[in-house]
Order: sequence, then C-alpha cells, then structure tokens
Amino acid sequence: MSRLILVLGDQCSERLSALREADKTSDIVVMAEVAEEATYVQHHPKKIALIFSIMRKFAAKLRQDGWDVRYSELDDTENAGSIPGELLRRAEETGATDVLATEPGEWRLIEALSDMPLKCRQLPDDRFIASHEDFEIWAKGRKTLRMEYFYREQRKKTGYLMEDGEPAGGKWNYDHDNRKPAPGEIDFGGPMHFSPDETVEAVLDLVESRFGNWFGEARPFWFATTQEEARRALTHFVKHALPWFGDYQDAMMGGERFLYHSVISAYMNVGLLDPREVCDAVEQSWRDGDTPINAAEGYIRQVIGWREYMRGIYFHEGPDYPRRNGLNHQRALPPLYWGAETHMRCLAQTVEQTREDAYAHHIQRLMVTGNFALLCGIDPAEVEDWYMRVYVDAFEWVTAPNTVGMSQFADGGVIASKPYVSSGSYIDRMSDYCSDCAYSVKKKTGEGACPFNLLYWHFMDRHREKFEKNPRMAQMYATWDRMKDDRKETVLSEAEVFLDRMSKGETV
Ligand code: DLZ
Ligand code: SF4
Repeated sequence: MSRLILVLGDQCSERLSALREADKTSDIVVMAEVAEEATYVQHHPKKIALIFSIMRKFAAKLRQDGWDVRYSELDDTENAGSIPGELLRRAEETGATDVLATEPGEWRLIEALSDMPLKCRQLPDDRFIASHEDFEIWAKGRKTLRMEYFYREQRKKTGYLMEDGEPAGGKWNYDHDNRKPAPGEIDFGGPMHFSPDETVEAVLDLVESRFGNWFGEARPFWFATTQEEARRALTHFVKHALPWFGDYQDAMMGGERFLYHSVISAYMNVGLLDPREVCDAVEQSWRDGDTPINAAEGYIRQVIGWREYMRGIYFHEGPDYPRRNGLNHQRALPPLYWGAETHMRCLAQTVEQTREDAYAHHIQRLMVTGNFALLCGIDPAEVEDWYMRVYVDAFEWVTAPNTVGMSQFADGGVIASKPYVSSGSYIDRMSDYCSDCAYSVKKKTGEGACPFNLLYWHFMDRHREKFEKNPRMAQMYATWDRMKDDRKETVLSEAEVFLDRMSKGETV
C-alpha cells in the first residue's frame, strides 16, 4: 500500500527525513500551494513568490528523479485550501491511508497533522543540527538558558573552528571585535540576484493578482529558487563579503541595504541550503586564510548558535510562547510600520527596504524596528505578526523567539538577560541615519529631540520595579536618578505627548 509523503513549502530539500525514508517505487509525494498557508498571516508577496517558486521547481526535480508527485497549484479548482484538506483529497484519490511527514516548524501545523483522520507519522526535522532531545538534555537543570553556553556545546559537537579541542584563536566569541560603525563605503555589490524564469514569472503573476494589495512588492524578484542557485549565492557571499562581515555586522547605512550580509537565511529556512554546507564553506574560507577569525566565528555563531538555539527555545517553551506578554504591553502597532510617513529616518529607511526587499538585517530588526516597538510598549503579538508578515525568512520557529523573546522581552527573560533598548545614541554610533534626519539625535528634550531619547527613559521609568535590581541596568537607573526632577518630568511628559500623537495616527 502506498503512503503519502508530505513536503511543505519550507521543506524543499532532497535530504528531508520524510523523503529519505520513503520508497520511490510505491509512495506518493504530496505538495500543495494552499490558501490557508498563504493567508494565515498576510505574508510579503516576495515571501509567497519564493515559496511557490521553489515548490514548483522542487516538484519538477522530484518527478525527474522518478517520484510520483501530486502537486496542487493555488488556483486549481479542486484545491482543498489547506494542508490537511489536500492530504485527505489525495488519500481518497490514491487509496492511501498513511502519511509520512517531516515535523513542521510550527505548532499550529504539527497539531493539524496530528488531528487528521489519516494516520500521520511526523519524523524529526534533521536539517537542524540540534534535535529536540539534544536541546532538552542541554537545558535540563539549568537556571538560565543562555545562547552562549548552548553555542559552545554546538561548537564542540560539530568541531567547527576547533583546534585540539580548543576554540580557534583562543576565544569562543569575537563579538567584541564585530561592532565597527558604518564605514564610508561598501566594497560589495550585494547578494547575488537571479532573473525570474518562466516558472517564477508565472508565480509572480499569480501572487500579484491574488496578494498584490498586501504590504510589499513581488517585483523586482531576485531571490534564488533552486538549490543550485542558492549555492552560487553562498559562494558569492563567501568570496566577496564574508571577510568583512564580522567587522560591520552591526553597522547600518542609509544607501546600503545589505552591507556585508549574506541574505541566505531564507535559503536555509526553506531547505535550499543545509546549515552544515553553509558552515563548511565559511570554515574553509577561514582555513584558506581568506577570512579572519572574527568574521568566520561571527557567522558560524549565527548559524549553529543563534539559529539552532531559537528553534530549541520555541519547541522547549511550548505553543503558548508566541503570545506571551511579560511586560503587559498593549499599544497598537502604529501605521508607520506599514509605510505611513514618519520623520524618523532610521525607521523610514528600514520599513522602506523591508517593503521592497522583504529583508532587513539583524540590527535593523533588533535595534530600529524592535527597539522602537519595545520602547513604545507595542503589544508583542502585533510585533510578532508584523515580523512574520514582512520578512522572507520568517517562520514561527525562528520569528517567535526572536521577536517575543529576544526583541520584545515578552517571555520574562527566558532568552535575554536584559531588554534590548537603546536611546538614539546607539543608532547614531552604528549608522549614518541620524546625520540626515528631521530629528536631532543630540537633543534630549524640546522641539526636534530624537524620540528614541525620550522613549528610552519613559521605558526605564515605567518598568522600574521590574528592572532596577538587574545589575546590567543599575548604571542606567543611577544616571536617571542623578537627573533633576523637573528635567525628568519634561522627558516623561514629552514622551507621553509623542506616544499620544503617534497613537492618534499623526505623522511623527
Ligand atoms: C509560508 C508558506 C506559504 C506562504 N505557503 C505555503 C503553501 O502554500 N504550501 C505549503 O506547503 N507551505 C507553505 N508555506 C510554508 C508553511 O507555512 C510552513 O511549512 C509552516 O509555517 C511551518 O513552518
Ligand atoms: Fe532615528 Fe533619532 Fe537618529 Fe532620527 S535622530 S535617525 S529618529 S535615532
């Protein structure tokens, strides 16, 4: 009896566990573009276009390799509209009663597959380096689950950048060397672009007609849509950008969207690249003497450290995690996140490039859009929904911990030991945004004062009870306490006026 082998849109990899265990001669692969996945959040059109394009091309490749693939396009009249619905329809069509899947990256779908009237076995997703069991063993008995210690275990386990059992260069972490401010110019033309072929053009037409009025633009579309293209993008990055990645990984520049970033997180998250092959390429460049240790270590930490740790936390903490609100923040996400006019250049630039490219790098996400939302007290569920919608690499296993935990401190400190908040001076130091902004980053109060400067103290003051005993924040409270009372009042009342105006929909 044949089984149905489910391959989801972010599982387009030949070494997917369900495909490895399947029998090409008798099993049937099911792939489906479905309205439920495309609309449960209003994904950026580029994200939907990427998923549908890679799905169509991966299905064609599987067929070429001899698999029986039942593929449903979004507009097929028979399309049942959801993953369980499509599995049931294909079961009826083929007489299959069993489904073999690789565990999806979201509780919602894991539960939906478990609740189907078909028997569905979900295999571990071993595209990740750490299994759920690995993470549980590491987490057991620990008071805090800090990434750094998990990362060291991963280094030892994989052997990346290890020499005779010790970290290469004598240090586990070179973050301290990776904070150079925005350089005068960038000597990298950005990630490799790929012209849409016939398949991608057809998907772009479909996406524009069905989702064209959602935030973001499908065209120009330039992402890789096959494993071979994604590998070329990786090679291009390693050769032309990786050596400088470390130095400038936290820098931001108005005219430069990508700096020395690889922009391959999406390719890893959808299955086109395996994290091990990415780390192999980065390590090899270091061993060849082409990439300094601070860049290689900084990059590999993002992949085997942060990326795996985020997934570990998502599954360790459970289905309620994405809706946690530890600071009880209730303000609605303001329209500037959807492109409404704002005089804050850092936010305007980050949102604009997000709209066009479905991409912004980690410091823009953490210290501009994330920092601002946290300072303003935006409901973290709305913030998480925004990140899920707008970024091409956003899937819940990574977006929930990154947003709810790391960026919005809404998980009560599971991930971060203190909230990632800063005044305008951090943005000024790391970017060239402030020099051309309608606000003055040097002004702390009064007409034209940078809103981050006001909101920073408003945040510290309103959460004093929660944070004043945190040793990493003591110095900031001491600074606040040294301010004269009338100055404090001015700061707080100007912050209130700003927040009121923003919430009323005025341009701020
Ligand atoms: C993100 C996405 C989108 C937009 N569309 C589909 C789809 O039509 N069919 C599909 O199989 N997968 C899609 N995906 C990816 C799923 O939403 C993803 O597998 C889950 O969110 C779990 O990570
Ligand atoms: Fe952003 Fe303030 Fe700098 Fe303007 S002055 S770009 S609002 S940090």
